[in-house]
Amino acid sequence: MKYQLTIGNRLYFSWSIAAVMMIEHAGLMELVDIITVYPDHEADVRPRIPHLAPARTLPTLTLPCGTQLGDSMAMAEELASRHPDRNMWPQDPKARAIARYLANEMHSSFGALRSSWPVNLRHSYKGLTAPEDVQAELDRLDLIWTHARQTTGSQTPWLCGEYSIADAIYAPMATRLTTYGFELGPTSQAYVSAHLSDPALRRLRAAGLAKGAVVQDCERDFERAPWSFVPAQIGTATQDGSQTVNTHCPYSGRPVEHFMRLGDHTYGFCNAMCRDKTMYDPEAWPEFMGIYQS
Ligand SMILES: N[C@@H](CCC(=O)N[C@@H](CS)C(=O)NCC(=O)O)C(=O)O
Repeated sequence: MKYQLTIGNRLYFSWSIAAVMMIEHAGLMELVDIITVYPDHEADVRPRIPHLAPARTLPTLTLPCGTQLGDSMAMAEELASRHPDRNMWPQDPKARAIARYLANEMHSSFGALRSSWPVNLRHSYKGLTAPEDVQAELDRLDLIWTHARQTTGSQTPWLCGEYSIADAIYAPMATRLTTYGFELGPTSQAYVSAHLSDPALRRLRAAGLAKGAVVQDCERDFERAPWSFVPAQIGTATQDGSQTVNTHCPYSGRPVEHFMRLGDHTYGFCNAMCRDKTMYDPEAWPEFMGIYQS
């Protein structure tokens, strides 16, 4: 029996993004069926998931026994204790304590950023100045991210050594800062860049863009800037499947019916979603790169 993770639109639902990141980075994807729902706005969440009572928030993790967990930190703790070999928290006790501290602070704080500056992986905006309450939270983020890296002596791009639950929990914050062009000090800015170039986050974004669903409440009328992480290559859809490199979809293994042009070649996929998620960021998908580089 698998876990079932019910999430909201990958481009906008912050806790859903964090849940996917922690599961992907722990290598637990093969144990999880992900079901995505597309509420039009926050008040539309509960009516869409009556079967997930008592949680009825997104994300909800349904355990193999049927128990529903509707709180991100509970999901994180439960998965970490059920899969101790995956090191979802750092192994070093000091680094683990800092990671727990930071993850829980994200979960309980940063109300100004969270209430008025929604996550939106579709766009970056420019020319914005953070209001005072938001600036105070940006300063706090800068302080605790820098503190975590210094105190744990992290030698990786992540907060407390290897990627941990703390990093998954801050992934949506990194994208939120990118969306609104809020910059922190150099150490924190490097941490934001690490998230943006993380293949797991790039896959999540590409899949969200491919689906195309928009949450209007999270869109703003500000002047737009390009997303700061630009993939090395982007594909284009084509109708011409007469000469494809592959005859079977890199993801499902089914015969190809939808086609993408990348460089001098045409690649096939079993459906438009497989094609489009690849198109937005080909390099982020190991299954596709296996064919591309062969
Ligand atoms: N305590 C939950 C909060 C998750 C949450 O607030 N999700 C929002 C969407 S990002 C939601 O489902 N809102 C709908 C509602 O509260 O009715 C967690 O830790 O995961």
